[in-house]
Amino acid sequence: MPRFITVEGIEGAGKTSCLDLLEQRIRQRGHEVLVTREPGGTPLGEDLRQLLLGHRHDGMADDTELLLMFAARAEHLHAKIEPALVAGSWVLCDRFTDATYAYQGYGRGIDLQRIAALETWVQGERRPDLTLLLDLPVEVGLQRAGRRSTPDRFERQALTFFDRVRQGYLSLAASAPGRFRVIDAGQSLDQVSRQVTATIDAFLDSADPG
Ligand code: Z5A
Repeated sequence: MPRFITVEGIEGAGKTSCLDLLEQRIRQRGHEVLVTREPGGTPLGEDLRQLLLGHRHDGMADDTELLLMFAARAEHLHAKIEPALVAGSWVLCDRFTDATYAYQGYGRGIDLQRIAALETWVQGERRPDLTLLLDLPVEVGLQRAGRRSTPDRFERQALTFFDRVRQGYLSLAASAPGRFRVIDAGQSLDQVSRQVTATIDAFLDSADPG
């Protein structure tokens, strides 16, 4: 049965290398894999991503931001994720609804119950089967991310915002230990890769026993 896997973490956590490695390991077991991301993943979703990350709408209301995230997600599920799963492909997604709980919920302070209501509305029963949370100190993540281009609308937030996001992610992981695997992403790339490989190999073994 195809599986839906998500990767989460604060800025600069190393999601890109993690996703490459996951894709490789899953393909090696003979599965098709769709790799996608949020916000985005569809033409409409990518347009919404530009609105959400760019600076044209600095100061948009928190509720607007939340609803745009779920609008992009509704389209993503409808046009890409569900069809891929139905066709038998595994789906690997760079961020999903846990990011909404972490950023819009814990970060911006939107009531988690309101996010849960939208989650049920947009996703029905669909939830990831496995979520890798790349956890690391905020300062380290921002330093890594900062080596790149101009900061987007989220990257301009204060350190305390990212602290709340990180703690939010850890609370989500603690509340769903069956689905989450927390990876210590503050280590060297080699050490992180070893943890990710062990995690996905164990998951693949349980998904395709024998
Ligand atoms: N967002 C939201 O608010 N609500 C939602 O519901 C969703 C998203 C879905 C865009 O996400 C923004 O949308 C995001 C949350 C918000 N906020 N921001 N900003 P995104 O995932 O597209 O953007 P991102 O988090 O900024 O991605 P990122 O900074 O590219 O993070 P990353 O992919 O984890 O980092 P990376 O590119 O893999 O690595 C960063 C650098 O560190 C790179 O130079 C690597 O070579 C280096 N690196 C990676 N691992 C290591 C180790 N282990 N050691 C040393 N250096 C390393």
